[in-house]
Amino acid sequence: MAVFLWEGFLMVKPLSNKIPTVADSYATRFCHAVTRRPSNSAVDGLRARNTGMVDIHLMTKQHRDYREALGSAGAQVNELPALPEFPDAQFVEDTALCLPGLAVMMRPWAKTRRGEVPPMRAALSKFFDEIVDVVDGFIEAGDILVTPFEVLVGLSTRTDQTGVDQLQSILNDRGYAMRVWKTPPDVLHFKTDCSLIDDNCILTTERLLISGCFDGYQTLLVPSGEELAANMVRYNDYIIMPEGFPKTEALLKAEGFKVLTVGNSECAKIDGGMSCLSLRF
Ligand code: CIR
Repeated sequence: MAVFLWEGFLMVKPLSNKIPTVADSYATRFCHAVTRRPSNSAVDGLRARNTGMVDIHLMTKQHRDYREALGSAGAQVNELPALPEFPDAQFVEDTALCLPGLAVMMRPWAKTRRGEVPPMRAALSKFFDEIVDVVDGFIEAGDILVTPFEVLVGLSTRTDQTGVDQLQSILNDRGYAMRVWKTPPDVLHFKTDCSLIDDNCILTTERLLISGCFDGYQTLLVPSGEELAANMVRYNDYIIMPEGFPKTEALLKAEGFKVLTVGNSECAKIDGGMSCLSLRF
């Protein structure tokens, strides 16, 4: 175990001989990404409301563009095969929490998604020395924001107290600080409404900002009317964000961020955003 003092926060960081040690931040600096090819069954993905038929050809193209964006940001992308029996399986983020040397396998709320976890566990065993399972309650990693200072978890319709308690005990045993908040009502996942865009900076919707959740962090507010852009990915020096949100893109560029945009119209129809489509470590 290595102990790091980070701007006053004490972090105990497990070392691994499989994951290269990242001296500055494991929350924004990565080497690997895992994605899963969308299946034709994605047309049956879970959705809160019907916003039109998924165009599977366009989804496949947008997914390829997403992988290319990750590659441009420096990722070695490990693309897993489609899982036709699980229509939401391309949203790999929900199946695991990846930390240096440690993967925690989630327990999705939706019965139709639980079967995504074992194949992801097998895929991650190539990369992680330690894999631990949440075995009770529900928790999906779309509700988990990792920052250099803490693991922030939102209770939601997908993540309950039992799942949170399980994660808390797994992380406490390994020296990670964890904080629990509430995902706003009617929001699928906590990270639907926010993203870590720099080591100490969070892009957030107004409703999360005013909740006080990010007190102590620098924040950037998603421009009004573009709340759906709040979910994006910081990968090394780049931000990967969905196409079609010009005010947010301009704001990020004005702040000096390097931005890559990727079409996400088809995943958005089944409530999927940029971060859902990859695991990053
Ligand atoms: C679901 O409802 O589970 C999928 N259709 C979308 C999952 C999106 N994942 C995420 O926000 N992390």
